[in-house]
Amino acid sequence: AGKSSTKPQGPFQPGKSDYQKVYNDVAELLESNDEYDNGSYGPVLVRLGWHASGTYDKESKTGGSNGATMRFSPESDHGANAGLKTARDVLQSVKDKHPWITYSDLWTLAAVSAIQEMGGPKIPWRPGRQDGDVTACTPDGRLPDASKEQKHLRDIFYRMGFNDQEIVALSGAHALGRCHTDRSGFDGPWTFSPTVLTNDFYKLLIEEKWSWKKWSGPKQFEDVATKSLMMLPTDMALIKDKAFKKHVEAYAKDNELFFKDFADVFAKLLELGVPFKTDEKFVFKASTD
Ligand code: ZEM
Repeated sequence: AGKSSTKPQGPFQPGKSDYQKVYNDVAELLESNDEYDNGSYGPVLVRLGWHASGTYDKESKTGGSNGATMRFSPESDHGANAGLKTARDVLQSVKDKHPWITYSDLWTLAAVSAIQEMGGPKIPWRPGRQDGDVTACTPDGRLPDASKEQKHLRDIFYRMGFNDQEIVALSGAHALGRCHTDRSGFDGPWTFSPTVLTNDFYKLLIEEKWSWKKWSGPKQFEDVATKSLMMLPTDMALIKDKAFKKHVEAYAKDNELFFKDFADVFAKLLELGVPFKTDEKFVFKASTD
């Protein structure tokens, strides 16, 4: 009797409630540091999830969030990933508390938590990513270059398997966060509420007047009215190109449509190239539910 009769246990099999605990712990640390940017790690965690996933190449089936290879050099040193060490370091405390979760599941789940906690739509998510080693690092140049325009956007995002509408829907994430001169070289936020996900990116793109910023940094746009907001050349390409622009207009008019399409395409992004063993997706409770 007693303890000696305990059955041998297999490896810990986490279920939805375990992942919800991880979600909650990420939610709790988002605003834990007043000194950081606009008081939220949310935007940089969204960017981590995106850069971990956006390396996917549908032809060779390499890259994507499976593997979490951004832990290793050379991928951690790729120019596009400058500043993302902050995001990886912040999540280490969550990994220490829940050591059973893989980094690759953690980074994508953290992006889901950040989106939902910043007022965004529910992003269905499923576990199953395995961490890889340094040999799975992707070559530099798979993520978009902000100094380019529509042809480049299509080259990069079609390679991942996205279409024009999905490119525009994903780009709405630039409602969040800001550019940092010590990371990308660009400077400033896209919207007046960079810690809340809304369709403001599209509204501002269409409604404001934009001109080249006069400065010694990389070429970017500023809003003529306040000179406090920015657009990248790739952002501006979304209204230069007719096929992109019709989706910008649709999302500017209809936040609900944006949220629906963003949820679909962000969930798809986080799953690129992952060999899942289960179809069951989790929808996590937000702290405001
Ligand atoms: Zn971004 N992004 N991105 N992006 N991004 C930056 C910041 C953020 C591009 C890009 O070059 C840049 C998507 C698509 C594209 C976020 C999410 C998503 C920055 C500023 C640049 C330069 C980095 C810095 O200096 O800190 C380009 C060219 C894109 C092609 C369309 C997609 C897709 C995203 C998610 C779905 C987010 C949240 C940020 C803000 C990060 C922060 O730290 O505030």
